[in-house]
Amino acid sequence: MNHRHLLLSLAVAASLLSLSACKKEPTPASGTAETAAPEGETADQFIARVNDEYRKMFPEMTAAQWLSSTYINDDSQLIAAKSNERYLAQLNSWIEQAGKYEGQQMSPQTARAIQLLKLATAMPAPKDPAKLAELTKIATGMEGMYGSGSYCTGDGDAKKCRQLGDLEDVLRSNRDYDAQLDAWQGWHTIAQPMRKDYTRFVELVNEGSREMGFADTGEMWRSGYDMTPAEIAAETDRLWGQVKPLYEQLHCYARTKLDAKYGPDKGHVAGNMLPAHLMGNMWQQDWGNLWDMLQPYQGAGNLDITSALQAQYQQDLDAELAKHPGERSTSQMAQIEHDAQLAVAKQMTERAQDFYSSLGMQKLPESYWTKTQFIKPRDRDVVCHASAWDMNMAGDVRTKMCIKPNEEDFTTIYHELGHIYYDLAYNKQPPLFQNGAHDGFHEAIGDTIVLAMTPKYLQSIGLVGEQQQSQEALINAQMRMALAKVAFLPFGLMIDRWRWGVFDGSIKPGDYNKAWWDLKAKYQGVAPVSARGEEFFDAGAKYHVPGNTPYTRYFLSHVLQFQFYKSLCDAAGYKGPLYECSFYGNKEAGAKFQAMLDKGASQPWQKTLKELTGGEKMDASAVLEYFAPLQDWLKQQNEGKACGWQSPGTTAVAPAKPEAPKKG
Ligand code: X8Z
Ligand code: ZN
Repeated sequence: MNHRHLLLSLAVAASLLSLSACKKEPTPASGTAETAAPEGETADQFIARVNDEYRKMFPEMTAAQWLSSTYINDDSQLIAAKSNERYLAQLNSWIEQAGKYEGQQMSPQTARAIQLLKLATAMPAPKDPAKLAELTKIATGMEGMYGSGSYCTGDGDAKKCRQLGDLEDVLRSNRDYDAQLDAWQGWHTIAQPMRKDYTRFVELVNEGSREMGFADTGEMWRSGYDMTPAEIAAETDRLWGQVKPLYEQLHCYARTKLDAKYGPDKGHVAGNMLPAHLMGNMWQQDWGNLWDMLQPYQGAGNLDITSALQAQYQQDLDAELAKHPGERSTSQMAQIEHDAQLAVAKQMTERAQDFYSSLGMQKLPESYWTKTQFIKPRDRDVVCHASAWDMNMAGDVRTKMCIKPNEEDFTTIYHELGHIYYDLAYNKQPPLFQNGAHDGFHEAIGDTIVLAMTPKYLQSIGLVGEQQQSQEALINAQMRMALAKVAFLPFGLMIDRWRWGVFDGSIKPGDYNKAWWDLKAKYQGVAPVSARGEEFFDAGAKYHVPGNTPYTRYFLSHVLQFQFYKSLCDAAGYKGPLYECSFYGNKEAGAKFQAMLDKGASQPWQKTLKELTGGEKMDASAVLEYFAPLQDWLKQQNEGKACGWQSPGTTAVAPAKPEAPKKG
């Protein structure tokens, strides 16, 4: 995730808020030296001061956060929680001070900055110092539990513990039904102990939200879109309505293939839903790992990027082995493998950087390469979930990943660098404007580049062989992209449908798991194969829930990125069908992109969108245009099948109607 979001959700909210809380009676123990508002300070002066103070406190906050994510232990968590506490108290103080300018004359930029200040955290903290401290402790603790989560089986010498990465490996490449079920269920055990903490967390952030004048934290999250909370919620419904028929076709096709692979008894679950543990991904948000099963035409254009990256790793390993000939101990061998993993991870990152520099963007600073966490360290627990960090608003940018040589991680690097290039671009803006036009923009930058990673581009960098020009190859290429992008859409929506309900009280703690699976069923058509009662807390097994990162951003991003892509293709003077466009190496497209990044959050996103695309609305028609050939093909494949699914407690999804077959 983007560090700014992660950090804004945890640390920034805390530090900004802490100023106001300290105003009461800052205790020496808290170490918070809150600044009082000088007499007669104007609104413009106030915002200038906040920007200044924010910039100054920022590096210390990010450093604490970085340490606690890359070195999980009690000490780093204590420091991170305390630092968050200071930040959130500061933020509360600033927000309180901002209150006195309500209704006063001020520049539009200052008015916007004040508005952004109130939304500067995803974790609004109560003013009560005891509750504030409790909140940051719970938040840091939950993230640590997720990062260090481990599933152990067996006893004594036979005891074996596996972390998320190991369990994801099983889902990625092991097609054994029971092995996948064990990996899926195993990972979900790590979230069970979070339920109590999460329940309390919800009470605390809701209290913070109410003190700031919001009905609840969900309403606060929905307030960050330059429109009313009700309007953005309606927008997400509208956009989902545009793409839902396409998702339903893909769902139907996947179900047929799963039936064929595992038999009708095991290939789907009641209501014609997809079994949660068989989708190649812990959360069923990206089905790309099922490529072997879902590839439409065997051999029509080889898009097996994972194999190519693994071959690269083998080469790196051979090179490391050649450096250390002769007998090697187990620990030397482990180090050699580690060095080869690091080498391939850096090569993958250099590839991603190369795309951005081909657009005319700068190379990443030297410090990026020395301070980034590329792979999982051997000696300690870390939060492996990918994130991008701006440490100081002045060029110390880093990514934190546990890169493995596979397609998913390869594209995730491009995603993360999108955040980094956004950060670097808006570093020229005042701190309060150093953010995405909205959070969906931030998520869409790198993914726009991923859309431009066409088979031709992949061939040009030597990752795949000579590409065929055929209808079969086209459908294969479209399927590869759809398994990542289309499969994601309902997932992108359901997470916050759940959290909005949790925050507004319509989902009670006693129903957390039931509501989670009802929404999974309703939107994704996915179900577990065994009962998931309230002894589980399955939402907690997805990073963004314990990490408190709002998720609607990813849904919006998956629509916006197609709009951005289309505009950049236009800027590059491209005239062919949308799905074949790559603007790799095109400086005009790069300049247009850069201009958008430079704006940050300094103006309403509608204006920024208009400058890039000519329109002011988010719109999924570019998604549909892109996938038109695949959608036709899917309709043909699904003809005569009973598509759709029935989810419990909601109205049945109407079966997709097959259309008259088309040639192609
Ligand atoms: O969390 C992320 C990024 C970091 S912002 C790796 N993503 C979402 C996820 O993994 O759930 C990217 C796509 C969706
Ligand atoms: Zn991201």
